[in-house]
Amino acid sequence: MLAELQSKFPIKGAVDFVQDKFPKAVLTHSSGHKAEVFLYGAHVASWSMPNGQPLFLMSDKAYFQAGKPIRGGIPLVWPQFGPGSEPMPAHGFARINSWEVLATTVSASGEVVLVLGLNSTPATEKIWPHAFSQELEIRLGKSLVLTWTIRNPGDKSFAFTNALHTYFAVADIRNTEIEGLAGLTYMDSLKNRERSTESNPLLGFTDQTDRIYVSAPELIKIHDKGNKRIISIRKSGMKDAVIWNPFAERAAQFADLGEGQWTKFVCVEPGNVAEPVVVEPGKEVRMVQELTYN
Ligand code: TA6
Repeated sequence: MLAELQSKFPIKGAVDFVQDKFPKAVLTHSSGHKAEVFLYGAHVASWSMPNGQPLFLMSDKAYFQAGKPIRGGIPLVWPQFGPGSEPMPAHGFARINSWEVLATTVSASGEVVLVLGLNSTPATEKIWPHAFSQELEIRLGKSLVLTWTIRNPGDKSFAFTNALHTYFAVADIRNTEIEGLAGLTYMDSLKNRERSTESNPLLGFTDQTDRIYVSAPELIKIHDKGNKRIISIRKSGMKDAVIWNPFAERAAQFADLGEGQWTKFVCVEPGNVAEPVVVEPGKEVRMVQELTYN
């Protein structure tokens, strides 16, 4: 597979394909920003600054085994968020399937673009009885933009819930705040999705936090005070945002999360969680997450 990828898709100085734990695309922008994407799960494993500083966390103990999700970077949650009503792997199967490379380009403004695709197969239809076709476009410039398109080529509508389950690297979760949630209704996944209203203009973290903020704004900011950094998340086509950090006790239950790494990330996950998205036959939905930092 790697030889074929290397014969068709590399772009000198911008896109290369290497064999890592899985076949991996390495994207390099002229600004020095880099991103690495496993074809397995169309999983953006890393996004780094010109000085090499990582903007995502990757667990020291992540599984890199087919059939298991990778803990870190941007896991794709689809077609079902969480342990939902349909019997399937937790957070769905998009992140545990290998995607194919559809295209690589460098845009006129110099952004490096990788397009990956995943279509339904007899195996996926055994789990979830719907035909689908989806693409994930990863666009690397000074920002990182994911555009996720889901199509329904079948003759009956389907509904999904989803999220971009991004593990943002922070110096210390206990010195991190999320801006943009004030006044929103949130469902507390630690209290059987009991609904409350967020009163804090800046959400801080003192214990395990696992909340679905409903109808979240387009722009959400992570104040990573320990790194004196603000990461901005601009979303469209995804109504909600999940905020998660397990803290120490819950973190100890994840065999694939490195020792003490719970302090080093916050998950801010744009998605459609509170209400499923219905896709009619022949139609498509497009969801975008743009990440920038300063
Ligand atoms: O998005 C938050 C969450 O649903 C948490 O409840 C926790 O389960 C986390 O995702 C990790 O899920 P995963 O299946 O990746 O281990």
